[in-house]
Amino acid sequence: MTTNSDCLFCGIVTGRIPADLVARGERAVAFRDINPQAPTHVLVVPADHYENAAELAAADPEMLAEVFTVADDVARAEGLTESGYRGVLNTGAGVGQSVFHAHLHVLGGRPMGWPPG
Ligand code: DGP
Repeated sequence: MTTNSDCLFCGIVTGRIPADLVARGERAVAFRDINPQAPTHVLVVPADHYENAAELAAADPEMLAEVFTVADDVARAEGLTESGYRGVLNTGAGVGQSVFHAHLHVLGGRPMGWPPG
């Protein structure tokens, strides 16, 4: 496993930092966002440290696929099959990325507008 000792989400993946875990795949981990923006707001992260989804896709597409599989499993477990859910990948500080370990936001349980703010 590739971890970065300075990374918050690596700390959650390894259990060093506590989080409200909702699913653990072989190579992806899901936990509730500390500052939820919807009734369901879960972050799905790859077990290995990559700064963003594009880096992960280039290095390990299977791990990226597992992130999406776990996200869909979480959405079903949260009862979002009918209503749907939104997946968000912020890439870059300019659009709001604040943690530089790739993560997919899974949001659902309320109406959502488009375009996003
Ligand atoms: P982003 O802005 O796309 O980089 O999303 C980072 C998310 O991480 C943000 O929605 C808040 C969440 N977050 C930050 N610190 C923690 C933490 O310590 N625990 C958990 N569970 N979530 C955190």
